[in-house]
Amino acid sequence: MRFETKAIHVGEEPNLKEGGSGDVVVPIHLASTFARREVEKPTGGYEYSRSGNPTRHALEKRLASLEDARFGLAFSSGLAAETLICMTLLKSGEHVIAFDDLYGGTKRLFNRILTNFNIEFSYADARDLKNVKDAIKENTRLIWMETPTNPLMRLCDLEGIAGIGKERGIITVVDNTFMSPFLQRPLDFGIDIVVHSTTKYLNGHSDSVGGALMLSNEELYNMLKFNQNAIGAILSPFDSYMVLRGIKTLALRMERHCQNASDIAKYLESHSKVRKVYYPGLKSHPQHELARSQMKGFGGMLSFEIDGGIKEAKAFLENLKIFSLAESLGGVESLIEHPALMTHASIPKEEREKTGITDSLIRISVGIEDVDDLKKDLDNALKKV
Ligand code: P1T
Repeated sequence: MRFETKAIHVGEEPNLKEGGSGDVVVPIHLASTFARREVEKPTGGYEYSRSGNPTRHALEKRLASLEDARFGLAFSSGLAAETLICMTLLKSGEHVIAFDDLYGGTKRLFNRILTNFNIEFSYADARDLKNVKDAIKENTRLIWMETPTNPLMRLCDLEGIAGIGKERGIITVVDNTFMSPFLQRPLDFGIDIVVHSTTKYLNGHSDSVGGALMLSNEELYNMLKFNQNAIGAILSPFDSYMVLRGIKTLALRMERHCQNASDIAKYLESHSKVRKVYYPGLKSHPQHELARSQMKGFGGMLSFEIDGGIKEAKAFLENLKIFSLAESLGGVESLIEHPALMTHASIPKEEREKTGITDSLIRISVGIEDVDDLKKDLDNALKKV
């Protein structure tokens, strides 16, 4: 099956057996526990909803199929999924190499929580693979990438990162939240584990918080699955249903996100009050060719630098009417935010500015509204600067 077909059918095959109801949509199984006939064997395959739930299971199957993975696991948030990878695969004294530009909450998890367990982190500018290779130490166990990164839209070469991991026996993880599996499938390039915040494009309607892991290595999967139950940060049946429902339109939504974002990136690039636009679909993006080679489209996220500082950024952001001034991304509605004061405020100012998250930086999650309405809204607000 092709992507669009899998997005609608995998995990939600109607039960047409004797006694089956034939629902075309998976029911929301709210039971916390499942009765059995025999003491030692769960009758329907389920025992307790934390360890397995039919609605969550349907979603996990679909998520795996979309990322060309054998296995999927769903969690209560993107950060819960990230925590599970780290708590499962890392031991005290081990070392992680991460892209120096990452979602602020991921850096907070790494620097403020996991370092308490004596896990060591190095941040490398992974646009150049040499920086990743140079950061490898004897105790390096994990390479953690976003591509494109949040919020600076930097890329790393997926095949190159997977190659380094395989050569040196290091597990590679890619956070594919910004792209969704419709636009990029890191496992196809040899990456070991994909992580998602399903809160974003997968659910797509800004009404559910969740996370997911997809992978094909059975040994790693068994460890992660055991710990999903042991730690317990699972996605609820209702949220699993919401994400299953959202995914059905993922392909259509992503096509429009890409189209609108590309239009807006070009519009901003030609505006006199904009200094610089970061969007991998622009020819001016230094990694445009890499983007073309590993992404099917350039996505709905972009950032830009307004000509000014905090004062000008605020004047612009507070005068928009259609764009909501809000954290998060990947919903049908357009959102806009100021990384230094919002999503990346937990990163110390000095470190933030070193990577390029300045006070003039603004991030947009371009929605699927009429693009001329969006451009008019931006135009009016830029006039207030
Ligand atoms: O919010 P949560 O579902 O826990 O997902 C965390 C997360 C993980 N990875 C990436 C790339 C993310 O962007 C996020 C969450 N990001 C935002 C809320 C934001 O506005 O950037």
